Amino acid sequence: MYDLYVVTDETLSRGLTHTEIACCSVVGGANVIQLRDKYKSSRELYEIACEIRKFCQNRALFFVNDRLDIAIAAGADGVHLGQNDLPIEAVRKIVPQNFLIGISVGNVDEAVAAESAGADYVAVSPVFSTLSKMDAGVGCGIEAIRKIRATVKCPVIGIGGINADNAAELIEAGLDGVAVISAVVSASNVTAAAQNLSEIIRDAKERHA
Ligand code: TZP
Ligand code: MG
Repeated sequence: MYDLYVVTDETLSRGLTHTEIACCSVVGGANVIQLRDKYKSSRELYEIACEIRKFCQNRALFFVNDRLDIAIAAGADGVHLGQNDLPIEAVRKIVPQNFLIGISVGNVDEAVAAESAGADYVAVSPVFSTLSKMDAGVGCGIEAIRKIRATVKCPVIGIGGINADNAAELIEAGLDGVAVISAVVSASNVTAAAQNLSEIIRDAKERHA
């Protein structure tokens, strides 16, 4: 269900829009897309979310970062929330059935709390230090992934500093999926980068199965 998870970020792209990033990534093999934008107006974000929703239908899961209103209005599959965003219990009250909620976690305690509150996946964040999110903090490393994997049953995604060189060992450490911005979004050929990374992830999963 979660292999290559691409987070769209126009500021880190070489001139592609969110929709172009999403489409090229999915064509390359990404099976999860997250729309992430901290600057656009609600109207702009809604229109973009509707475009991505349409393209991802039957091709990839579609999440919106943080903006639950946009996620619901555009009919996204889910929302991705941080530790300081709305609590899962509050979100569940207002979303459709089967709506997916993903949560960023930085340690085992946060992962356990997210799972008990009903998270559909936890995203270990950041796995490695990254320049793509200024306040991401210090990477928690592979050992944290092993501990979280051993503790929760829900899917565990990793984000932060992941690329074609380190993705396979993270899958071997127990990740179900790999989320990236720069490794795909900043590539000169987004489709080719997504294809390469998704093959690495699927191969590592086969070996690890
Ligand atoms: N959340 C935690 S780290 C991060 C986000 C959105 C940025 C990941 O970007 P990159 O380029 O894959 O390190
Ligand atoms: Mg957030």
